[in-house]
Order: sequence, then structure tokens, then C-alpha cells
Amino acid sequence: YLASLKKVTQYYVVTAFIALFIGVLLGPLQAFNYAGINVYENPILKALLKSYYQGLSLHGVLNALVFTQFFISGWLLYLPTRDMGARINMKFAWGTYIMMTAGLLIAAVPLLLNKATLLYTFYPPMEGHWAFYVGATIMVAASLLVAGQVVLTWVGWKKQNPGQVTPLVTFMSVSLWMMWLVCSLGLVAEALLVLLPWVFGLRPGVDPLIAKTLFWWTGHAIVYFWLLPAYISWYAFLPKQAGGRIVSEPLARLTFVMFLLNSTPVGIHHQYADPNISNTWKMIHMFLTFLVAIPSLLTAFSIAGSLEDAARARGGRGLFGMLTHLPWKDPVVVGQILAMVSFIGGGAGGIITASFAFSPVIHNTAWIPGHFHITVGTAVTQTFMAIAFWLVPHLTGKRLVAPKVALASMWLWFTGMMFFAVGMHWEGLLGVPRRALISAVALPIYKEGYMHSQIPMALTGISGVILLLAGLSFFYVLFATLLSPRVDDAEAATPLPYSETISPAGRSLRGASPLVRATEPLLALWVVAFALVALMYGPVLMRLTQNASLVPGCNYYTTVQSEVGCNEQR
Ligand code: HAS
Repeated sequence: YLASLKKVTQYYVVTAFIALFIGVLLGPLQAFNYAGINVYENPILKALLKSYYQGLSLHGVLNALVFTQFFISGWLLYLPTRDMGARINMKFAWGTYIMMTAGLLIAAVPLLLNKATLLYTFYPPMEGHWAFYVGATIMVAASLLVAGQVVLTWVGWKKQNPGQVTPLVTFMSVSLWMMWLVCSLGLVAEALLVLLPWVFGLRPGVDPLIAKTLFWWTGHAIVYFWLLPAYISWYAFLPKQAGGRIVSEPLARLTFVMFLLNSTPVGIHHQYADPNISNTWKMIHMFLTFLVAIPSLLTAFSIAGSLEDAARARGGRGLFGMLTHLPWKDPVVVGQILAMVSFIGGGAGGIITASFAFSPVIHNTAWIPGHFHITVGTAVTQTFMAIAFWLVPHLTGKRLVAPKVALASMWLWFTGMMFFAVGMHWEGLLGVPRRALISAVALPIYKEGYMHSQIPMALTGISGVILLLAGLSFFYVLFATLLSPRVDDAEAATPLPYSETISPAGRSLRGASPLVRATEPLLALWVVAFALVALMYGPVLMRLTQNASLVPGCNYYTTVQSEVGCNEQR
């Protein structure tokens, strides 16, 4: 049974990293574009990719949507199952993996054929091939089945262990899957009620604003669906890996409950510039966005405390002892610390971006990709990469190949992302647009921005080279490890890095702290989360529906020169 559980997890994780590998190889092309170098004119690339937009669509979909979903599905199926000591239905687990992969393959065909060059936000009325929407819907449905399996396994555990505290890793995983079940409703509604009826010709057109609003219902919360699996590692595993302990277990539970309640009703901060949504709702979502930063701030101080504790336990003294005595040669620890350091900038940038007054300055500029590369590109992706350095040996019984290269890859990734982030935020402030091919068409239109951007453009170009090196060294280590022979008893050589103190078995709720008792009724809190979303999105969607107007679909980004998505009405 354990071997099969590990195998299915390994399939999820390896599929995720194959997607990331292709996505990462396409990354430097984007960085060079923001440095003013149009590599898409290169004859070899021209044979592979029809346009800048096809490259960007593949990069965004593979990295942000496919990599994250596969990794998280494997990671958050495996951890709580082990944590609860549960026996799950393995046929069902394999079935969801196969379903998710089938969805991916169906969506991949039109993407690769340039028939779904819609960028990772696939805003209508840009219209792609129906297979893209069908494949994406199947993928999301599969993730919901993983969510259901974990939540139901936990419900079963609660029945068998009445009056006991849910172990921490299970608590975090279950609350996260519950959050996904709330926040994915927007995307599910967009797919089933808007996109699929439209692409199959059952509706004459589409209301772009309704689709966009449903998209961002899921679209902001999805960033926490990506982030929180990294938080699980930071809270539950990193303290032990660094040699310390978790500062406060109840605080970790509070953090996850705050995300369960508050992640979703914030999406309108992506739509400050959109008509037909009142300023009142925009302001409410802005304040709720500031509120959702609080659990991350709690995490920052809590994890910094754990790291300080680790360094002191390792003999660190004085002001800087906390830094110097951390295990700086361990790629697992270093990768995660660097991911966190970059997230300080990513988080601060996000809070600034959320401000109603500042948003118009940077909305749709290069600032935005700058922001999300030091959130999802580092806090999340780099943490998952660092996790792979122990998870792959743990699942396979193989030893990490070339740990020094692994360590170097973490520093390179961090450095590359820092260059990219500084360059892109700076370009954005100067008015360089996002998602625009640097070309004879864009340059005169955005002349003012590009004219003053030589230094940030150079930084962005350099970042592309560093990140390519980082990616190549990381994937060398990962694939060489996967292809090496099995040498260890995985459970003994690389056990789960649990500290027993965070999840002692058989802990009674009665003796637990008030915070643990208050956060334990996850099912009731889940109902509150649904109610909050209904309250915060219901009136907005009702008004949009009353004012709906359908427009026909239009052509997707097809040519190298097209700066505008819908340049041809169907
Ligand atoms: Fe964001 C746009 C606001 C977090 C991802 N965001 C995006 C987009 C993506 C994205 C992909 O309000 C682009 C979407 C598109 O294509 O249009 N974001 C925020 C806010 C937060 C935030 C307020 N974003 C994230 C995370 C992401 C992510 C996380 C991915 C995982 N974002 C926005 C807004 C927009 C936006 C606007 C729309 C802009 C527009 O106009 O289009 C907050 O949740 C951030 C809170 C975070 C913190 C940081 C805590 C720091 C920690 C590390 C501590 C370090 C330690 C290390 C302990 C407060 C936890 C110590 C170590 C030692 C060695 C000492």
C-alpha cells in the first residue's frame, strides 16, 4: 500500500516537474523580450513557436497552472494520508491522476498547435479551440476529486478519533483543500456556464466582464492555493530541517483558517479598471485584500522565530548568530530560506499593488510579472524545488545526485529572480506594458516607457541568462537523481521530516489551547467561508448579469506582430 501511495505521489511530482522544465526553458525568451531583444524572429524558434504569444501562453500555463496543480495534488494527497496513518482508496487516487493527465493532454494539443494562444488568463472574447477549455475543465475537476478524497478521509479520521485534535499537517492540508473547493467555484462556473456553452455554439456570444469576474473569483485565491503548500513546508518541516522547532503551533492553525475564510472574496482587486463594478465593491475588496496579507505577516514573524531558534540551537549567538549558524550548505534549507527572503519583496509589492490609488500606475505594466515572479516564481516554485531535493529520495530510495550543484541552482534561481524582479518592477513604473512583444508596433506606442528603461531592461535580460543556468542545473540534479539506481530504504534514509512535537498522536481537544479548540471545527468554518464569498460576490455578479451583453468571439493571438488579442472578429 505505501509503495503504491508513494508511486502515485511520484507520478504527480514528476509530471509537475516535466511541465516546469518546458515552461522554464521558455522563460528566458520572455526576459529577453523585456530587454528589448526579440528572439522570436530566430529561424529555429520560428519553426517551433508561431508567435511571442504562443510562447508566453505555454510559459504561463505550464508553470503557473500545470506545474502547481500536479505538484500540489501529489504533495497534499501524500502528506495528510501519512499524517493520519489512513488507508485511502488507491484505485481512486490513480484514477484522479490519470484523469488530470488526460485533461492536460487534451488541453496541450491546441496549445501546441497555436489554437489556444490565449495567455494563462484565457479572457474571452478571445476564443480558442474547444479542446483547450475541455482539457482545462477536466484538470480542475480532477483536482476537486483529490480535494474530496482528502477531506472525506479526514472526516473518517474524525469519526474514528472523537475529541482529538487533528494533527497539524492534516489540519493545514484539509483547510487548504476546503479553500480550493470554495475558490474554484468561480472557475467551475466560468467553464460550465460561460465558456463551454459558448465555444460549443450553444450561446451566440459571451459577456467578457462576467467571465473575467468569475475568473478572478478563483484567480486571486488560487495564489494561496499555490502558496499554502509551501507554508506547510515552512511551518511543519523547515524548523526541523534547520535544527529548530515550530514557534507556535496554534498560530499556524490560525493562519490557515484565516486563509480559508479570507482568500477568495478579494478578486476584484484585479478589476479596479473594469466598468460596471461599483467603487464601493472595489474598495471593500481592497480592504479584504489588506486583511489577507495578515496571515502572511504572522507567518513571516513565526518562521523567522523558528529559524532564529534553529540557529541558536546550533550555537549561534549575538546579533548575526541567527544568520551565520543556519545550515547554509543544505540545498533543502537554503532553497526555502531564499524563497522566503524574496517573498518579503513579493508580499510588500502585492500590498502596494492592492491599493486602489496606486493600482492605475502599474496595472497591465511590467510591474505585474515582476510581482508574480517573486511570489509564485520563488516563494512557491523555489520552495517546491527545494522540497524535491528530499521528497524524491524519500519517495524513491535514491540519493540526491550532486548536492553542490543543487545548492548552486538555488542561489542562481534566487539571484536570477531578484534581477528579474528589480528590472520588471522598474520597467513597470516607467510605463512599459506587460504582454507586449517588443517590436516595430509596440515601440512607438510605448516610446516614453521604453526610452528611459535601458538599465532595468538590461537587468531583465541578464536575469534570463541566470535563470536559464539555474533551471539547467536544477533539472540536471532532479533528472539525474530520478534516473539513478535505488540504493536506500527510503523510509529509513530519508524519513518524513516531521518533528513529532507538532503532531503528537492522541491529543485530546479538551486539554488543547483555546486557539486550537476554536480552529478545530473546520466544517463549520468552511460553511462561513462559503457564506462570505456569496456575500462579497453575489451582489456584484447579480448586477453584471442584469447588464449582460453578449459579444461574438474573436481571433486569438496568432501572428508575431499582433499586439492586440482580438484583432479579427470571427
Ligand atoms: Fe499578487 C497580481 C496583490 C500575494 C501572484 N499576484 C498577481 C498576479 C499573480 C500574483 C500571478 O491587489 C498576476 C495576475 C495577472 O496575470 O494579472 N498579491 C497581492 C497581495 C498579496 C499577494 C496583497 N500574489 C501573491 C502571491 C502570489 C501572487 C502569494 C503567488 C503565489 N497581486 C496583488 C494584486 C494584483 C496581483 C492587487 C493585481 C495587480 C493588477 O493590477 O493586475 C499578499 O498576499 C502578500 C502578503 C505577503 C506578505 C509577505 C510575508 C513574507 C514572508 C516571508 C518571511 C521571510 C522570512 C525569512 C521568515 C506580507 C512570509 C527570514 C530569513 C532570514 C534568513 C532572516
